[in-house]
Amino acid sequence: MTQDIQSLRTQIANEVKSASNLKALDDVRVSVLGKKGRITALMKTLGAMSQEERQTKGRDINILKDEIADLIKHQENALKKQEMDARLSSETLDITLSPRQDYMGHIHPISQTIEELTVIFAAMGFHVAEGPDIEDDYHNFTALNFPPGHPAREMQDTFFLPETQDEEGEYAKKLLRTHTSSVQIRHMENNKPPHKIICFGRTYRSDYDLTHTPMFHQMEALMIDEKTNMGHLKGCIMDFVRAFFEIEDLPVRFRPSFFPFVEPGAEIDIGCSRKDGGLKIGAGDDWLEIGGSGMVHPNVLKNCGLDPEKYQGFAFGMGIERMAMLKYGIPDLRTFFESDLRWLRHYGFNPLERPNSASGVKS
Ligand code: FA5
Repeated sequence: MTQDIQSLRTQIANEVKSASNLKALDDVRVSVLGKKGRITALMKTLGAMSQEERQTKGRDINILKDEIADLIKHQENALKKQEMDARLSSETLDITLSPRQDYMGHIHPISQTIEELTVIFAAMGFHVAEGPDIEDDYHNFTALNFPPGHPAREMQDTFFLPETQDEEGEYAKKLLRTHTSSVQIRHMENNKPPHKIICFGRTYRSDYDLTHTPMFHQMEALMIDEKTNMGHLKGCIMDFVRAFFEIEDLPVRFRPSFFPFVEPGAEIDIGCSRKDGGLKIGAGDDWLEIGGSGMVHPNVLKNCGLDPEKYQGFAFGMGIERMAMLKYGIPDLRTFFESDLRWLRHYGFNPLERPNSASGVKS
């Protein structure tokens, strides 16, 4: 039997080494380790042996099996490398060819807007943070100072998911986040102050008309340290909207407003004019609301383990579609999600010219 194993090992090793492609190697593998393979057949002989014999033979067969499996793996890696080398030397791609305009893909205005915003906020020293679309009630509402049963929870028409059991066995309803403010909470919970983050993402509300869709995108900024005040909030927003709309003297107005997670809270308006049914961003006689802002509420800081006597700062958030519609003159929000190629070719952006801080935010 020992002799059998040795000669079988030599025979199989030769077969493995002479397999010149992956298909041939797999045939060898099946003939050795498959259901009707030679080593599998050897294993089956163990049943008829005495206890003592089974122990030694069993060990020998297992060693053989492991050795052959290693040899096959080794040969497989070598063959894969060989195939890749052959492909790399035979296939060539001329990347100097300019793409044909009619076939070239386009960057969706949402992706473009997110990249523009990233460039602007990165230059101000913000980091990008992320959070999950499927949230729990705590991060979307409770930690943000929405009291249980408070009507403010109804301000955002929430999509609740069916009740599920969590790791502790508690039953709870998850939900689709109604705003990106939940990311503030997750970031503060998991990181040490100071905080200076920006976040972009999908948000969901039961809403549908010309200016509302059930899924839309929001951005959220958060800055917390020991000194940040309302003046910094105003300065940051003014710099950002002026850079985004590329209008140096764009008027910005802060209007007192209520959000449970900020105190004081303010709605952000930018100047515009509405003449002859059109809308023009810039100095004019009218105002347009673009988002909400405020100083982070002491309760929110406490909920995230920060001492409100020591730390303070601002947060603001706005709809990304709204920003894109205003900047690029897109009249209907619903068209963003209709996947109409003609729309994308018209409103989309050149993928080869991405926004960056050197060339400006527009492509
Ligand atoms: C909020 O969601 C707050 N979390 C913003 C905030 C952050 C305030 C930090 C203070 C501090 P609001 O519900 O107003 O606020 O929504 C913000 C923006 O999301 C709106 O101005 C609008 O542009 C956009 N938005 C809201 N609902 C929809 C919708 N159904 N479709 C498209 N955009 C929407």
